[in-house]
Amino acid sequence: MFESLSEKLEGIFKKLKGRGVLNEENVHAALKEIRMALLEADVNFKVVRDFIEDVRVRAVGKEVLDSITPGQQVVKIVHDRLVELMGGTSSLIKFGAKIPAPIMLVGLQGCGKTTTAAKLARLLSKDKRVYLVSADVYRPAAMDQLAVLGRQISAGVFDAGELRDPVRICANAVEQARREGYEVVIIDTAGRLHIDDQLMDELRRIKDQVHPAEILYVADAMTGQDAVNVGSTFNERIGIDGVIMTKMDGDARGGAALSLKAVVGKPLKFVGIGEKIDALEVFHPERMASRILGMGDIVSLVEKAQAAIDEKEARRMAESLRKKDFTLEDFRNQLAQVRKMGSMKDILGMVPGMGKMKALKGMEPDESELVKITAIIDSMTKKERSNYLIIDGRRRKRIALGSGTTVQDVNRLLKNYVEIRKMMKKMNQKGGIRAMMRNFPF
Ligand SMILES: Nc1nc2c(ncn2[C@@H]2O[C@H](COP(=O)(O)OP(=O)(O)OP(=O)(O)O)[C@@H](O)[C@H]2O)c(=O)[nH]1
Ligand SMILES: [Mg+2]
Repeated sequence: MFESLSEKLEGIFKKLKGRGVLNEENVHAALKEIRMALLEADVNFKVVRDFIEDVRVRAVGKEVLDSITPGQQVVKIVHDRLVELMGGTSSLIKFGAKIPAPIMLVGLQGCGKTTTAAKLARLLSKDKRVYLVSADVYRPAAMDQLAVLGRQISAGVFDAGELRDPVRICANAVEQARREGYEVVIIDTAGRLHIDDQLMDELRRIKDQVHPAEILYVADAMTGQDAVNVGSTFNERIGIDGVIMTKMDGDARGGAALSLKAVVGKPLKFVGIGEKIDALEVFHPERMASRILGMGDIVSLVEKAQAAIDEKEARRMAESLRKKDFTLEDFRNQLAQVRKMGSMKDILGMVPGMGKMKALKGMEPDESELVKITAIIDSMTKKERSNYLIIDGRRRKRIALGSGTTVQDVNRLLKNYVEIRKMMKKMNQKGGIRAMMRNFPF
């Protein structure tokens, strides 16, 4: 899996490595090759198109950090974009409040539902009591297959007895699980060669009966883009919460795994990497991207270079925060930096001793809040910005009008500003930080 894509990308980046600057031309040439490599890996063509465009925008004209080469910078951009493409962070199962939480596995015939049900039961049983039930009444040996697997991992398995209705079986199994104190019920459903109305209808009825905490679509990596398209259909017809991709250990080219999130809109949560019962892993976009690129060292190098620059900037700001009288003008400038760099908490956290302060919680304004605050300060006169005390009711009304906000917004901003200013002042006094810390329980 991904070996061939990995190899190709490595070759492309090697060529870029020697270049001194990134320009439209050499980025263009590299992107063309990356595009081919992704298409050959069976990534959905629309996904490839957006991916390439995005990397282009990010790469061209990007200021290259001192300590790294442009080629390394591109590796990092491609890496970050790959991580995003696969959903950013790992998504775990959301069990919800109901106990037991039913987890329903759906998918086409032979994709690995039954095997995955047992693997998942094993994985989850590390901290939950897991019960298994087979709703496959069509294939004669299906229920036995699950029962055998269940015994291997000592999970409880529902015995359907004479029951022949999948909906009834699931309902009874959940009821039984509740009585026996199980926390999770994994429902293995029947597969069909193709999506048909009967299958969808049956799944729908099971869903309406047991209200699963999650419905996971089991996709066979070997079927490539078909797995992605079928996933879209399952999502449209019954609604899925995530995907488990099986047979990632095979020689599939990997494009399906890369296209899923963008096409279906649901995250890949687990991957099956073998026939054995322990061959199921939580899917980590970050690790997968590093594996595909095979260049973890470069990625972390660029990250370090970036962190160093941010840290330098943050220290400078922390220093100036301490020295100056903190005017609204300063406040606005700091906010501009914050918007560029991250949260106020991170920056104040650089001031010795302040990192642990509880008061810093809730000081992480969201982007729209920052835009609003900046607009309000922009609507003030220079005089008002250097002396907030002159901002009376009349001025507040004018500022609100000018910034498209309300007087309440202006009031709140000034109140917050006064609080922050007070903190700054205290820090300026000798021994100030320590004195101030005494007032904060932590
Ligand atoms: N190599 C490999 N084989 C797998 C993986 N997951 C499942 N299989 C194999 O795929 C085959 C089908 O698996 P099942 O679990 O029976 O598939 P299913 O979706 O339940 O099939 P139906 O119930 O007939 O629809 C079995 O031979 C499994 O061993 C995997 O991650 N890697
Ligand atoms: Mg099965």
